[in-house]
Amino acid sequence: MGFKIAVVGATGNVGREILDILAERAFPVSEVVALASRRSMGQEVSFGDKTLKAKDLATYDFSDTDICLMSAGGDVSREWALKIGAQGAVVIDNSSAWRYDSDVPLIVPEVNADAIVGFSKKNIIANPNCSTAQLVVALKPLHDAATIRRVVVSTYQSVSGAGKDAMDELFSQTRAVFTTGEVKPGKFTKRIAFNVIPHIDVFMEDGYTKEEWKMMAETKKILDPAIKLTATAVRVPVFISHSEAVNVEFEKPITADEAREILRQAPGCLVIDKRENGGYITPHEAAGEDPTYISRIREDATVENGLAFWVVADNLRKGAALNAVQIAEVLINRKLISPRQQAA
Ligand code: 11C
Repeated sequence: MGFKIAVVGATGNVGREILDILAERAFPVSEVVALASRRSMGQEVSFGDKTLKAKDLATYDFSDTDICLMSAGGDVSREWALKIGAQGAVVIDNSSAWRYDSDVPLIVPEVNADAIVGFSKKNIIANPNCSTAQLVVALKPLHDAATIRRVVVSTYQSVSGAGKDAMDELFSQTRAVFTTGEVKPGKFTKRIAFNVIPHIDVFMEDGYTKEEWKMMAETKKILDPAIKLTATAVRVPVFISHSEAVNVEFEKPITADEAREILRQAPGCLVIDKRENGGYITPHEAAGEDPTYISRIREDATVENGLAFWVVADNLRKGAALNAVQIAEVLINRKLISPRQQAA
């Protein structure tokens, strides 16, 4: 039994990762179609040992597609997701366009897979922001154990979150520092090479950035609306993997040893936490890997029932492509869809 899968935005950072992950996980496909904007039409992408040529999204007929994995930005999702859903394909969307719609489930399978049942209202399921996905994977088992009251998180986000051009900008600026010395900001508002920028996405009226707001709103929708969360989102000169320094205040007491043991058993989590030189994970080691890594777990004595820890994950995988493919697996494993071509 195989499903017909369309990947919209197949030539982008996340689209390529989706194709790799579908192949790696031997996802049950009958056919995979790569779709892109007219500008990228004809570009070649790999799917396992096959090469696919990107077709034009605007003229594609989705009437026999089972699942459409979209990663082409909010504008494309706003224009196309409803139309594709209306043709009967289930859209799993990576952008922020549908995440806060009450008729669209926002899913991280390790955390709230049961909420997926609401997808059929619009035939759209949303994937969270990358910095939220890894955070809630780590928070969920601790919330179940001791009930989270408040989270303070500071992010250290890689440039791949801002796309391929942003990765090129880090590379070319780094080279320029050692060659011409002329470093021109492009996609980023300030130089990113050998620097950090406390600004991701647009500013909101209250002084937070949209990235910080997303972490708060999405954690509430996925995990628990009662959780208070404040974030500072920072771009760092790292190519892949987002890191987060997290402080959590719980209702009930929880020790660092208890938290370590709970996280060791939790789905999607991998604890690397030795209190010695190098006994923790850095973004470099998490790149290309699936788990959400947790290190530096310790009690935070400045609040009642406080813990502090460090969370790192590959933002293109758990933060985007892997999570989207896992959502598709939930649909199939729970028999919420069946292949349309076979049924006809
Ligand atoms: C970044 N987190 O690192 C962003 C990218 O809402 O899906 C993902 C934005 C989103 O720039």
